[in-house]
Amino acid sequence: MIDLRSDTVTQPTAAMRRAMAEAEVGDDVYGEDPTVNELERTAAAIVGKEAALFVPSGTMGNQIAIAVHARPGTEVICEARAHVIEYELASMAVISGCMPRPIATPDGVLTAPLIEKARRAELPGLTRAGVIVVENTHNLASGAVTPPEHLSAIADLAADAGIPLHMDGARLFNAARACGVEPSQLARGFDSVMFCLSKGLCAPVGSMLTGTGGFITEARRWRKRLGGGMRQAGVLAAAGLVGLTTMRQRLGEDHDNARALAAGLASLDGLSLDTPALITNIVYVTVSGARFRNRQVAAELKKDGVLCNVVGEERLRFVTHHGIDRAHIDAAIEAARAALARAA
Ligand code: TLP
Repeated sequence: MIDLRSDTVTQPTAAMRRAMAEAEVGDDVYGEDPTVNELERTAAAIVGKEAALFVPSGTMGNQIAIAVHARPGTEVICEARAHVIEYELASMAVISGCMPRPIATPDGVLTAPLIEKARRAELPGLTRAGVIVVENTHNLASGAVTPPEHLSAIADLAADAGIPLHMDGARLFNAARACGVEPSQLARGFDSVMFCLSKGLCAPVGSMLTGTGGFITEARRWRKRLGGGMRQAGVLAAAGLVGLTTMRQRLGEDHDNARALAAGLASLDGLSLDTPALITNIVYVTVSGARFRNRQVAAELKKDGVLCNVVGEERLRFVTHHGIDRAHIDAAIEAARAALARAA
């Protein structure tokens, strides 16, 4: 199978499996797992924050950040197609008593002026902002990157307005690679940053939530409250450490493959590319015309061993990752050509 559904399908590497087998472990709820502690120190240093917390998933990292930053009855300001709205099962409402203030953008890129416009005035009859969430890269917006200049303007606005600022950086390292900057530069001015180990970095499980020491102390309490206190989690952290130290460097290959895939799919009659300013590792196409539906094309692709995600009624998503090489890309484009011909 050429599995382009997500970078979450990546398998742990041989080096990760070795590190997992040999990991020194302890009870992390007592703070005694040396491998988890090392992972948390390493993660904090990479994004230039004081402290970090190992959490089971990106969703938990985002939701803990919202819970720590925002009081019940406040709004989470975010892009309209943000993961925290689309894929986290209303947990900002269930866990934190917050509601979203979605900002529609054409390209998934939030800017300070757009946030300024969406902000409610400080009046007794209007809901206050609890936290701003910036998703970088933006999953549903074709892996769009919010570049450093926009991020620093947003950070200035948030600081001036006294609104906490969180980054859903599930694919932060893809964003950094695409902009040619260090992840710490993208994280600058953010009160918290979450990034995933289990996507392009290939670790089997886990995400990191980073921020100030005080923020992480509160986040740790929330992790326990949500049942995310793990015990000998060093076996998982060991894989995350290998991911952080050895797998970030290769993400450019995934971007090159995504560009090749995007070009190939865009050349096919019946598909149109949703093109972001910079292609990272996510490619969306819209299945156009009345001749066939996206579901039908995905089903045909599967017959040829190519898996992609059906998104909504018209779009298909393809994500490149460590398990995909250029030969897979060429084969996927050929399979799409054949699938479209059969579907027609
Ligand atoms: N995204 C998954 C699905 O949930 C859609 C994927 O296959 O892309 N933020 C962003 C931007 C994400 O894309 C994801 C996962 C998360 C947060 C949540 O991470 P997990 O799956 O670890 O909870």
